[in-house]
Amino acid sequence: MTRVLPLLALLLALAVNALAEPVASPIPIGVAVATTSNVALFGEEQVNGAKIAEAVLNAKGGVNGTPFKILYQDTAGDEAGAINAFQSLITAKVVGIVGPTLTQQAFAADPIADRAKVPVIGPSNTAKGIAQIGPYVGRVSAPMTDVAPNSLKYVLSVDPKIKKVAVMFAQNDAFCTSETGIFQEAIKNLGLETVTIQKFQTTDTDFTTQVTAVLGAGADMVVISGLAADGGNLVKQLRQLGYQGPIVGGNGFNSTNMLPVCGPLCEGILVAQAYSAQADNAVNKLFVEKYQEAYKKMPPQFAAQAYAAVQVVVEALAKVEKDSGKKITAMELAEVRELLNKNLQNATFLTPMGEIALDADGEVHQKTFFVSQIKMNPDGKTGAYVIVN
Ligand code: 1QQ
Repeated sequence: MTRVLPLLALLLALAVNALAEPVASPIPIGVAVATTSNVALFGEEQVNGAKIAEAVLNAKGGVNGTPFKILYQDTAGDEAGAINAFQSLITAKVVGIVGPTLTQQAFAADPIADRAKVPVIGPSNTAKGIAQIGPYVGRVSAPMTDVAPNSLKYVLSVDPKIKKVAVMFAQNDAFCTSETGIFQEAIKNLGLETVTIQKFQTTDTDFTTQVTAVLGAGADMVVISGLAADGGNLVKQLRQLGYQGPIVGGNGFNSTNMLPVCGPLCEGILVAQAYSAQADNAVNKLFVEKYQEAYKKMPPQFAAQAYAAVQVVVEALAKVEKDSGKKITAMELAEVRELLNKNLQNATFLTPMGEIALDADGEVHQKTFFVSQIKMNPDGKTGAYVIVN
């Protein structure tokens, strides 16, 4: 017996060791965004932002001296693509996932990570209910309830005579249907009248029917919840068919990749934003400097939010090490994922968007929002989001 016990203990230790999954070095962090399909208009900016985060934060020592490595997976534009990307990253043993690009994809893919107990940080999911998908789901992208109404208030401050609003939205996208609900409520609260509600699909390219209805209703403001390609084409057709009043776009209009779609006719579109490249904090200044160095342009909102998403994961990992007194790479993967998730809640971070707080649900709380107006360059393809408020 006295000889058998140590042998049993050894066998048990070997078995446990075989089950235990260590964390690789460099520490793998997943980024699952769209780099193909129409949704890549956003995803491309997200990859750009994540790459700057990887370079800047690793240059500062990564996670307390251990470098991290981003594993990228393309989600393409639909739910199935997001699910596949998430599954690949979970199998690749990432500690957490930044993604996906769309709310529509998050509602499908996030529950899979949540069940596997892999923390998810949404970099651009702005509909209601994202952080409530599960205990392992949070976001750094402020919900449209906080952001969208700012643009309507701004338009009214410039032109208080506006009364009749046409609302247009893509009915096949969860973010667009959530955002239009928020816009419609804000329109009511501001004492404006909704004269028509027009629906379309994010895959549509011809908006003649909807534009004709908007013109017929005599709207003096148009408010659109769409994505970049459909949104750009819709604006183009509104202007071509003679609509001259203000156009307010939602978060889907926040990509500079929309500008070649409506071209010179993008001029003047108003969009509320969760980011200003001019924000005067040290984190943002370094981000803007490195982004400009790499891409020769100012960073857009989706790049800044992707940077912030990677940053909060890295800072939370550093906190895990501090609290446990162990290196991440000496811990078990499941334990790291659980502790990382805990540290992504009830925590504040200084990001390019200023200070943000993630609450006990992983929901983000941000202090400052902006309204920008699109100013096109003479080339008719590029332009800038000029902060007006
Ligand atoms: C969402 C959005 C999109 C515009 C992100 C690109 O806000 O799907 O929630």
